[in-house]
Amino acid sequence: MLGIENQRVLVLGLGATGRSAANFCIARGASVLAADERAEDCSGELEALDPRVERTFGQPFPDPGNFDLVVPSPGVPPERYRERAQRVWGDIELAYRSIEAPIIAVTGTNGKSTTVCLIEALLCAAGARARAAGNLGTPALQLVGAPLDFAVLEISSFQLETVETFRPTVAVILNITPDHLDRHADFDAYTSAKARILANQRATDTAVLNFDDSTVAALAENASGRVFPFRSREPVSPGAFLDAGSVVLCKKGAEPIRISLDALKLTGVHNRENVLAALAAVYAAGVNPRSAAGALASFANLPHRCELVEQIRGVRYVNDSKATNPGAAMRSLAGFSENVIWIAGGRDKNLGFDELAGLAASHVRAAVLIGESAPKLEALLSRRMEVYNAASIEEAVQRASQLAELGDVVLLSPACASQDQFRDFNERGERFRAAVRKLRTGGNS
Ligand code: UMA
Ligand code: ADP
Repeated sequence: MLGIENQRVLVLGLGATGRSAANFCIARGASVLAADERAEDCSGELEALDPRVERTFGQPFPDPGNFDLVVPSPGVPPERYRERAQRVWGDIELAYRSIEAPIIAVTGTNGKSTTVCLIEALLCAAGARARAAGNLGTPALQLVGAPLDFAVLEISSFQLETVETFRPTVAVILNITPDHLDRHADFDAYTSAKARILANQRATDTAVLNFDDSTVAALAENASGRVFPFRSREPVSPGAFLDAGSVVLCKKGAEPIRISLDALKLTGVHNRENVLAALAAVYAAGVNPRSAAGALASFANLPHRCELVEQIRGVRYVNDSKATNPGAAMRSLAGFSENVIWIAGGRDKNLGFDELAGLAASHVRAAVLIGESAPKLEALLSRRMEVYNAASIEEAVQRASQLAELGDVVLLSPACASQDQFRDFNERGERFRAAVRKLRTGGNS
């Protein structure tokens, strides 16, 4: 199924994906050249690279036409290799060809990491051996050879551009709203990339699709697997829906199963949709949702996803640094009935803030703006609310704490990428946390 022995493989990019792909291919008898365009300043990270892998740094990529197989990292745009490459398999294609366990794959614009980790927890609670990997951080190839009943993969639109035969037993699409339009030509191209998760499914596979999202629902028409829809706003059968604080799961010819969410630890309205999708996926995979549901009482918000950091003098400080697009920030803002002091801004991905600004008007009392997109956001927000600018996240937290009144929420939900001021969303969230904790200790931490 793999057949790369004695093949010449070119790996593009030597981040987490490239290293795992290079090691994987060399261990299977290929000769591997791995190329990264940045200068060699990453020796620590490269310790894990097999010494037999030939490597180049700080130089233009070699001609893909000189190799049997090109394995691009997700961050490398297809224009860089597509024309010349004979065959392109990304790490997800390689993993699919090598992982024996059934694959539950999750894509969507927002909620992927939470849903994937929840599916893993639900499956483990039901006694199955399951591990999550993929875009969430651990490259999918690390699951190859692990003794598993299920592999649970988070898949990005970038990764879906480089699959060929990838065929998950259960494919989940959570939602599709504008993101990554700096990489994909337009929203249709982004949607088409997401739709590739369904492309090779067969009648025995299942597509778990959000029918409340019209873009996702439209993909059902061309799905060749069984479609198992989920809706949080109204009942659907067969399918999964929310009803009076419970998830209801209906399969053809089976009694409906009702799972109470009374003990649910996850917070946020959007996370109820993620729970719905996760339980639907587990049920579609043939696992008893009742035995899985034990995990709901202990599974908490992942770090940087609507995570409560502190409550200080009656004000809650919430870290949603992972909200890197307007759709995500809209969902977290909409989830609060309290007045919000909103910290937003960062690197603009040209996704348009108009809808977000409109929604913010009814939830936000004051906005504190950071980063490159601050002027653009200010122009849209200033006629709707008080707006302040801050040069750093620390200054933004200080300002927000002065503005907040008893019962308010100070929310970091930037709607933008982080790379203008931070390494990534983790660093942005960690700096927010530290600044909030400093408020408690009065700056003496
Ligand atoms: N590089 C080049 N030339 C290029 C582009 C990149 O040489 O044109 C090199 C860089 O110098 C760097 C390496 O490639 O050394 C980085 O490759 P990469 O950007 O593909 O990153 P990885 O470290 O391999 O991480 C990737 C995902 N990154 C991206 O999709 C950009 C990680 O998702 C993922 O966790 C990891 O694989 C494991 O699967 C990150 C992400 O931001 C978190 N994903 C996007 C998102 O979630 O919105 C899609
Ligand atoms: P992803 O891996 O797709 O980025 P995460 O689970 O890491 O998803 O959540 C990222 C952010 O997206 C969260 O901080 C929250 O603001 C928002 N979010 C999470 N789930 C949903 C959802 N189902 N719909 C819309 N927004 C969501």
